[in-house]
Amino acid sequence: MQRLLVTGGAGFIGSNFVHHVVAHTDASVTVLDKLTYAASREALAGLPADRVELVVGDVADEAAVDPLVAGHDAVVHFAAESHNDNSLADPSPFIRTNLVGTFTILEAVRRHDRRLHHVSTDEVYGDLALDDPKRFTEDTPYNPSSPYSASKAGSDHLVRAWIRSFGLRATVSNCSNNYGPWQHVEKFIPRQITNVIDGIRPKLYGSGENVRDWIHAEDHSSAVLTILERGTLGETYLIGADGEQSNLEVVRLILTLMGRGADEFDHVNDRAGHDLRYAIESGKLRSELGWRPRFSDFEAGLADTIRWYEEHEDWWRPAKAATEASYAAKGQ
Ligand code: NAD
Ligand code: TDX
Repeated sequence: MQRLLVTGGAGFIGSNFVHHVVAHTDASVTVLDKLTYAASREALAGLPADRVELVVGDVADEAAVDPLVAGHDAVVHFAAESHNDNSLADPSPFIRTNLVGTFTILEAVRRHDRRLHHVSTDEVYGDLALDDPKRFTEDTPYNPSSPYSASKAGSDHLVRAWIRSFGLRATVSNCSNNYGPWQHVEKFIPRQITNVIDGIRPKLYGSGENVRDWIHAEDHSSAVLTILERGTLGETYLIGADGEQSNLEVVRLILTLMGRGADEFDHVNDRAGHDLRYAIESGKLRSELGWRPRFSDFEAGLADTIRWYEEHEDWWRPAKAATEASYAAKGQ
């Protein structure tokens, strides 16, 4: 696969994936990205101009998508509206980008018989009880909670239907919560790190006992490339790194790593429909494709991420005040 089209490649994980592809393969990459509020050109800076090109466009725009898909060997589809809280405030862009956008990609991939990898989330499975010994597997029934997760679930179903009915050469992955550099300050970990930098107390939704299964974005990228190169067509793979932590534990760790008291946080209004726990069983990806995460020490990865936000204030500062004002308006 020499020519890759990466949708959403100017976002948090998509840009990490583009760097990963450039470092680990000989492929050239075209990024198709609408450059929404969540995108950043800076995340793609420094990449070789003869191997990476950015095309600004919308995945739901057939006229933009069709010739790009035709001109590439494979499509890796990251583009999405990605924040649960935004989907509760206004679901409409989630329907357009995550559902109509995926449909538009699928139809172009079908017309031109190209390879597709669809990037999705563990949130499609709903949530688990805190004391449930089970984790999500590829066979867990879909049960999404929020407009975001429902739109991603719908996009997965579209891909599965195109595989079964049209023989599309596609794979799907569902990954747990990512952390690392270049994540927007609206998300949990960057929000709390930048709050502490600004002398604001971290904000924990509800009780804070909710559990997320954290994976470094670099490990997500290596898993997606592994599936693209060696995954079985038609299959779904769960991606996770055994990183279960309660939100309370994460906030306490951030505060401690940043030299503050572990209890210097506030409880704020809970998220509507807030999923309790996510947990991934990634045995299929590990046993069939031999994938392993590299960032197995969450505390070390978090410490690196804190350092990155301390050193990249110029990047996140412009979005911070408006993000906090919008949370404050909701009592969060
Ligand atoms: P992000 O919000 O940081 O980036 C999304 C990117 O998609 C942005 O660059 C944005 O400009 C682009 N985009 C949005 N709408 C578009 C459109 N209509 N046309 C073209 N580009 C558009 O998101 P992220 O956290 O990097 O997530 C990337 C993908 O990974 C998403 O599909 C998401 O569902 C999935 N995922 C994310 C996580 C996570 O923890 N962040 C976990 C599992 C799966
Ligand atoms: O200020 C906050 N306080 C808080 O307690 C914020 C922003 C979040 N939270 C909680 C909500 C969640 O339990 O922290 C947890 C993580 O929240 P988010 O960063 O918003 O992530 P989440 O809703 O779990 O979804 C993420 O992982 C799955 C990504 O945003 C999705 O794109 C991905 O599909």
